[in-house]
Amino acid sequence: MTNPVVAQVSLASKLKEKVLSLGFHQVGIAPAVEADGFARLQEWIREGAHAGMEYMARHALARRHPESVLNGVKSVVMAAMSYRGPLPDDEHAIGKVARYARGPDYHETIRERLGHALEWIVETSPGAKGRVVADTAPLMERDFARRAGLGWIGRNTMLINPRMGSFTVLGAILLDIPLTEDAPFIHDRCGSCTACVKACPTGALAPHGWLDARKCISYWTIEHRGEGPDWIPDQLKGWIFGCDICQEACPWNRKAFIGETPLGQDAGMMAIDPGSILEADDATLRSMFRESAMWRARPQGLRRNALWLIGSRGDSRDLPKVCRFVDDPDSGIRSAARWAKSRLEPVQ
Ligand code: B12
Ligand code: SF4
Repeated sequence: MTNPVVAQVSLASKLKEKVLSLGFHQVGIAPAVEADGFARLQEWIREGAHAGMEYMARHALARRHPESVLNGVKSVVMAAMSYRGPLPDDEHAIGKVARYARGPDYHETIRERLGHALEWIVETSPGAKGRVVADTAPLMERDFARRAGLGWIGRNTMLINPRMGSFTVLGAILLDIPLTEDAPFIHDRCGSCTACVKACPTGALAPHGWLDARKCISYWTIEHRGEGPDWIPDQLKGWIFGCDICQEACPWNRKAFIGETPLGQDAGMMAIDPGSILEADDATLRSMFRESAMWRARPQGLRRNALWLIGSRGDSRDLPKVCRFVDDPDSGIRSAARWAKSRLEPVQ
């Protein structure tokens, strides 16, 4: 008769091999227990640091335990995929896209590939139930990644691994069968370094590893719908979608892994001329970005962000492009266009 402990160890190691063969760069297994950072999450929401991300507040309790995502869950398999690409970029470019969104949409890539791993485990362990999560369910992914040994949570709140750095995206397979767990990553390798905190242009990071989304470029350009605060357009530092500044500043990313990845970057997506976004109709924007994580901002968000950048650049030749949007039905676009127009019109 097979010893059940030996069987668990062997199944865990075969599953990890399978996940790595599917293009992931790291994999580890955490127990399905309460998330370590749940109390911090509650505090973050109490302080209003989630800005307008109401879904974070609405589903906060569900993030306490992975049981809310899968009944009877016993194991959380965490996988990471790198998308780093060469560093640095042209930091003065206007219309910069965060690296994670320069290639295929990672949600799709992860869902599809971890889906194959889940099929494999269900065939291998008949009766096992599981669910794949790629930012698609209330799971504290970074907490479980740390717990699965993939890295530590840095001052910039990113999961950082000594070899991979932090330009990674995460996915999970929740399973209702026990698997041999990996040791958690217990070291904090940030030490006294505060490079990310100093580099953040909007003061969104606090030294104790805390991000205030109300001040974060990534939040305003990706998640926020509608109008933004007056200060944001001049603080975007050229980003049209997302922001990588606190990762670019991190010493662990300088020498991090760079190699084959299913999330390879498309050179044409490093920066997108904001004028071309304003000239494109909805159908064109859809065909340009439907397959990319940038589609999360939808045409409304992309146009608003483009107007912010154009107004802030202050080139009056852009005025005709901007004027087309001053009566737009979308309040975010309309207010950004009116603000940009006021910036570009010659002073009387
Ligand atoms: C909401 C969200 C955002 C928000 C808020 C970000 C934030 N820092 O909270 C905004 C829109 C700003 C954002 C931006 C980005 N995001 Co985002 N985001 C999320 C999401 C959906 C939830 C994160 C969350 O719960 N935040 C609330 C805070 C309070 O929780 P937390 O970040 O998990 O932090 C907890 C732990 O860090 C823990 N903790 C902190 N310190 C310590 C120390 C110890 C010892 C322990 C035990 C625990 C601990 O406590 C915290 C509270 O529980 C996750 C996906 C997911 N489901 O987890 C992706 C996710 C975090 N995002 C991701 C990415 C790629 C980004 C961007 C890089 C995109 C970009 N280039 O613009 C930026 C990075 C900005 C940054 N420095 O974090 C990746 C991060 C991968 C990684 N290697 O860390 C994730 C995991 C998505 C994914 N599936 O890959 N994001
Ligand atoms: S993503 Fe940009 S704005 Fe947000 S905390 Fe990092 S450096 Fe600051």
